[in-house]
Amino acid sequence: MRASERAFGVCAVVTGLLTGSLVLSSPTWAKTHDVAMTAIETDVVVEGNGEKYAAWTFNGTVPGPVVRVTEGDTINFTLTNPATNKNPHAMDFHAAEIDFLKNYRAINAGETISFTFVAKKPGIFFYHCGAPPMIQHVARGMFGAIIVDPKNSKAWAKADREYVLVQSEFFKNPDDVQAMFDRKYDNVLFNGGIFKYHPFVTGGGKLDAKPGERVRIYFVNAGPNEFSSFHPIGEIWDNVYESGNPINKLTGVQTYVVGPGSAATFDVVVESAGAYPLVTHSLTGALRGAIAVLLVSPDAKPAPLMPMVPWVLPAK
Ligand SMILES: [Cu+2]
Repeated sequence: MRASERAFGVCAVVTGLLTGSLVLSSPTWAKTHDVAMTAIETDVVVEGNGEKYAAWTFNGTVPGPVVRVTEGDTINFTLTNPATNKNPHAMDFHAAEIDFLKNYRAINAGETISFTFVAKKPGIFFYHCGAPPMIQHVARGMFGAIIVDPKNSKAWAKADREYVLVQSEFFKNPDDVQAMFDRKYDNVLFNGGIFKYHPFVTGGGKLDAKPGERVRIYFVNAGPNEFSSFHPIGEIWDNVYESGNPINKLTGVQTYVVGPGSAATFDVVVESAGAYPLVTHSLTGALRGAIAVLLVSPDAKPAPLMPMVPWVLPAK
């Protein structure tokens, strides 16, 4: 047991004594997770034709890895900025409630930073690099998602299938910071790819589901600037949960706006087989890459939480 876990256990016991309650509070079963990421400045594939982009990443992929914990868990996070990099980098977890100056500061190449936080609120949260100019570090790919599952799994309906989708704007020239300030993006991406889940596009895939399944989409808008207007073509969201917190429940929603740096969880139950494109209904974004086709078929196979990260190219 780590020192932090021991301390937490003691706190829970003390709280119980003070309140006279015999009900165990969540920290007694909360876990501690060591999460380590490395800032990697590397080329990544952004298109099904194999086109590459000089990205800045967490762990070499855009988005970075999905972190998944349970409400009440402690995260010991470490970021390494290898000496081979050229730029300072940082990490900002929206699931944390800690001092930004101390914990989210940028570190130079060759340095490491660690901090600890408790994921107190359930939901889907953005994480990103905050090194200046932050608009460029986000635009070049330093972002991802952290899911904090509610400690009470009965707080919402059980999902039959889950996906993470992270929307972001893509600027062809990774050094043109002025274009980023001017919102002159070239494409809008889901999970770091242009039409990555569009089966009619070269190298494009799809998201799979079976009729009647409750499909849960953890949706993050990385920005850096544009709002997403997330809509399932041919369907209606059964439920939308603002910031992914089961308490923030909406029902029967056609389109829901997720601003840059925000996130929401979307549930859809598709009754009949067919194709249901999930889009940002801000059409300049959808028609430049942000379409993910949910293909509903009785033969659908199980699928990973974030399919094709990095992009799997078709065989030559
Ligand atoms: Cu960075």
